[in-house]
Amino acid sequence: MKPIYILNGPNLNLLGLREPAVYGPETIGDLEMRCAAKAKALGQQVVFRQTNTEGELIGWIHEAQSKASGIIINGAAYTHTSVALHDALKAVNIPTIEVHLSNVYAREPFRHHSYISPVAHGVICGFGGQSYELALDGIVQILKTSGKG
Ligand code: CA2
Repeated sequence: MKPIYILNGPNLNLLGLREPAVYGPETIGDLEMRCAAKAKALGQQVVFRQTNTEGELIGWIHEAQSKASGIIINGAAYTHTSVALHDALKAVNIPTIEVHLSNVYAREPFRHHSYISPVAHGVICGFGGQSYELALDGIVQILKTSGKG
């Protein structure tokens, strides 16, 4: 069975170290452990990665086409700026779920637009680390329904 790729964008390596009032106390390592535990409970494998580089994120999306069953992506700030992310996700034909820790719609207007949402199966935001667990539940459901889970 192919793993689900969980891809994280810029500055998420700072989680738990700065701005805990906005993003909570969990570190990126805690988030990775939470995803691994949830994946195990669902009988799935995950590959969890974070990068501060747009090109690396694009490369991982291309790689996911052949190596992953689906993608869960927190594009962080690139969500709101990157046509390249939009194009890369549009080009892969595996299910993609967009996640955010915070409720981006309750924040600054520039966070209300996403280049990822139009090419995602669904969007989950505002549940902190639990957003990722909900995304795993959702993507596994999509994979099972399509006979690929
Ligand atoms: O809520 C989310 O998950 C975001 O994707 C987080 C991004 C933000 O640009 C999006 O609008 C919403 C920011 C990630 C940066 O995380 C930090 C963590 C601690 C300290 C500073 C930044």
